[in-house]
Amino acid sequence: MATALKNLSDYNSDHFVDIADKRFGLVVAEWNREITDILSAGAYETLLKHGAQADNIFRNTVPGSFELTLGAQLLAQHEEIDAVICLGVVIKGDTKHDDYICHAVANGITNVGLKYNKPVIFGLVTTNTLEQAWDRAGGKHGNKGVEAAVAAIQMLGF
Ligand code: DLZ
Repeated sequence: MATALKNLSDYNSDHFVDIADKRFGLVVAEWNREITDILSAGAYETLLKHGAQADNIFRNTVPGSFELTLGAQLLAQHEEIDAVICLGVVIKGDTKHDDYICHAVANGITNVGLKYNKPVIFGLVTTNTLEQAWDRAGGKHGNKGVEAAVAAIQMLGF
């Protein structure tokens, strides 16, 4: 389903597990920071809203989305971290950089999750324009950070 048909901030929490003792790593890319800060706030607030303790949410930044994979691995390798949420914004430009970055992150964080057997969530906004990215950072399509936090909670209940 395209994002246009689903609001990223809409979800059903009926079957959420208790996350009071779960520890979360947030990895946030600094490229397009004005937007990634909003994704990060959306994820953080969603975790708190559903019972996570502020002391159990570890937020780290990386320079750009390409570095999300290593950031995720550096967190996931710690036994006490239960789930990692990666957040970034990649916008299409004149070159194919967006393709390379998005594929690298998708493959990279998939592998981190499989290596450490824990949820590593793909919270990457990948759009053609800046406006479309804002639409997914608290705009008309909701907040990708909220969706990413919800995915982490759901996977902890798997
Ligand atoms: C270089 C680059 C470009 C062109 N665009 C983006 C982007 O839209 N979003 C993003 O998160 N990062 C971008 N980067 C930076 C790369 O992710 C990476 O940080 C650098 O190539 C250094 O490895």
